[in-house]
Amino acid sequence: MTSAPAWSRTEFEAQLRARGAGYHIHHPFNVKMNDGLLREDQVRGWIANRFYYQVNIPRKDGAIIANCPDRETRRKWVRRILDHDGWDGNEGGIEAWVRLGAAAGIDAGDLWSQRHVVPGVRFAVDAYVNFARQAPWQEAVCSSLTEMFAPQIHKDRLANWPTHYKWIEPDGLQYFRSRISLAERDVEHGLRVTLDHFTTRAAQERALDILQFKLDILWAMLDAIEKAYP
Ligand code: AHQ
Repeated sequence: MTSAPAWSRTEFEAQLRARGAGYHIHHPFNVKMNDGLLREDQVRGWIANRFYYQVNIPRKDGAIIANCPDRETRRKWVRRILDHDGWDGNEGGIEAWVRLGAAAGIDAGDLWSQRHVVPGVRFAVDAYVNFARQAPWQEAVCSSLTEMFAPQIHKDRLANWPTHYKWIEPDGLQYFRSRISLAERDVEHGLRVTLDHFTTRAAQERALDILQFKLDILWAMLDAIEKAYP
């Protein structure tokens, strides 16, 4: 147990952001994706496997809401569920991902069947949902902060896919476009909760471990996908 003094909010945030070095934007599979080096089956395999992550995000966020006694936090957090499940007049992110699949030639029924989801992806995603169910809600909020690094990964796809993957209908990329501002909104709230909650040095180190756990989830997903589509 450390006896070191707590980091200031600014330093604590800098420590969290420094973990971006391990974000899956740097995974060899993602680097190949950005460089246009993936075959069609590899891109389709990634879309089909990431669909399992996408459909589980609302369940993860529902677990956080179920564990959270604070109405103000729930009022904000519920937006995340709607962002993915949609509401009257807005198809939501899951439907947008189905359209990404269609743009890449994947039938919606095939995507929903989840028959392409490989064990490593399923285990990583299930570990994330189960963490959110069992951990204190502030810890689950902290684990969502990998989205600090997400805007860039979405911008990379929007910049590179139309050039490198001309076989994918461009309107299928809408999901990535939609996430840039949503990720920024989510991180503003999640970071404030995290900086407010983890106030001793030991708690701040715990927060870094939680963020690393989620970074490892994203990294392990790409490891499994890379292995499944050599
Ligand atoms: O599309 C993504 C998304 O909706 C979320 C929610 C958030 C969370 O609650 O953990 N994380 C996340 C992420 C999304 N897309 C990933 C990608 O690479 O497209 C990145 C991922 C994240 O950084 O955690």
